[in-house]
Amino acid sequence: MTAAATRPATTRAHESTSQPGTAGDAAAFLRDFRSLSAIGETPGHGVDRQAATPADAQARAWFTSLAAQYGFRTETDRIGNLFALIEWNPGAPYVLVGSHLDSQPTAGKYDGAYGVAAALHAGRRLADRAASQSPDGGTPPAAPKYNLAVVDWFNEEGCRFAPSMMGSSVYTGKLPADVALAVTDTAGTSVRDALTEIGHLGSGFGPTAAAYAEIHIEQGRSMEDSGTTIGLVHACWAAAKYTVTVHGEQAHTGSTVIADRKDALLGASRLVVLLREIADHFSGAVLHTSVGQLTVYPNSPVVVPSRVELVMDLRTADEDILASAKALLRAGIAAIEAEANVSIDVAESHAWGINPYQPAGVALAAECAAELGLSHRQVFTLAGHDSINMKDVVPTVMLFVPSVDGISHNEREYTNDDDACAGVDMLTRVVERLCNGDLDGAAAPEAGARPEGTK
Ligand code: HGY
Ligand code: MN
Ligand code: MN
Repeated sequence: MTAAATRPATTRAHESTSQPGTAGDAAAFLRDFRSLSAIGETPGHGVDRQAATPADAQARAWFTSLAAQYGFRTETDRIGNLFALIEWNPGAPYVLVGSHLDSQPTAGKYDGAYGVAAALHAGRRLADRAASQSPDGGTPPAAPKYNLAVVDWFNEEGCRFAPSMMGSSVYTGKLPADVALAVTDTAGTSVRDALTEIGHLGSGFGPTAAAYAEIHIEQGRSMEDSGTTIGLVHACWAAAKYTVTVHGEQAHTGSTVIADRKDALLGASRLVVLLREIADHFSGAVLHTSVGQLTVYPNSPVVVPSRVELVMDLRTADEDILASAKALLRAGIAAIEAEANVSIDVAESHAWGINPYQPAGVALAAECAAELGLSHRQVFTLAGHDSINMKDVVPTVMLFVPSVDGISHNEREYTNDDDACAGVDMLTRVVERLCNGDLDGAAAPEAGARPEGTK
C-alpha cells in the first residue's frame, strides 16, 4: 500500500496553506463521498449512473445541495455541465476544478465521482480559509486573483451517448453544442430530451476559465506498484475510436446453406479477434485494443444477423505503432469482408493524440506534493479525461491517486481512504496556487509535440 499523508489533528483551516487538512476535513470528505457512492448503487456495490438518467440526476442534486451548504451558487450550461461557483474577485475568470459524476453501467464508485467530491472539498477548504481571513466574512484582505468553480462535466463516459468527454468537448469548443444535443441513445432519446427530462438542460457557456485542475484514480497499477501516493500526469496516450457497421443478409439459421450466408455476426466476431491479434502483434503491451460494444440485428434466435454495429478502441503512446496498427486493421478488414462474405463500414468517431500537459503545471504539482510530504512521480494517463480537452485551452494540472490492483470500470474499483484523503489535500494546495495565478502564462503544449517517454 502507498504512504499516507501525516494528518495533524489540530491544524486550523486558515493556517499555513501547504499543510494537510485536519482529521475533521478528512472525515467530512469520506462522509460526503460515501453518501455519493450510495446513489445509483448496484447490488455488487458499484454504481450505475449513466448520463442524464434518474441516478445521474440524483448525483447532480447531491452536488447542488452540498455546494449550497458550502456557500457556492450553482449554474448549468447549455450542455448540462454543472458548476458550483464562488466569487472573490468580481469579474475575474475562474479556476475550474472537477471531474464527472456519470458512470459506466455496473461501474466502480471512484471513477470521476472521487474527483468531483475531492474538488468540492478543496473548494470548501479554500472558501473557509478565505472567509476566516476576512473581517466581515466576505472578500478576504488579499483576495485570490481568480474565482473558483467546481465542475461536474456532463457525460464523460460516453456509454449512453457518444462521444465520451461530451461536456468538456462542448465547453472547449471542440464539439458544437447542437451536434452534441442531437446525439441519441440506443432507445432514440436525444441528449437534449434526456437533459430536459431530468431538469438539467441549462443555458450559456459556463464560467470563463483561467486554469483547470482534476484529480482521478489511476485506473492502472503503476502507482501502486511503485508505492506512489500522487501521480503527476504529464501526457496522455493517443486514442482512436471507431464505429463500425458489418452488413450481411438476414437468413434462416437452420435452412440456409452455409455457402449462401452473409453472416454479419461472423464478420463482427472476426473483427473482435483481429483487434486482439493486432495488440498481440506488438510486444511489450505498447498497444491496447478492444471492442466494447456490439449491437446485433435482429438479434433473434433463429435468424442469421443482417447487421452488427460495434465500437472499436485503440490506444498507445507511440504514433508509429498507431500508424502500423491502423494499416493492419485496414488489411484485416478487407480480408474479413472476403472471407465472411460481408461488407464493413468504418468511421472514426472520436480520437485524441499523444499530447503533453503543460510542463509548468507538472512542476507546480511536484512542488505541492513535496510541501505536503507526499510521494509523487510522473505518470501517463491511458484513459480519457476532461482535462485532455481543458489542457488545450488553459493551463491544466491532472493528478492521480492509486487504484488498488489497477481495477477500473468494474464494481470492485477501490482506492484506500488514506490515499483518497491525501489526494484532497494535494488538490486543495494545487487549486490554491492556481487561484493565485501561479500558472499564468504556462504555454499550451504545441500541437504534435512529443511528450517525454513517447515516440
Ligand atoms: O477513456 C475514455 O475513453 C473515457 O472517456 N474515460
Ligand atoms: Mn473518469
Ligand atoms: Mn470511466
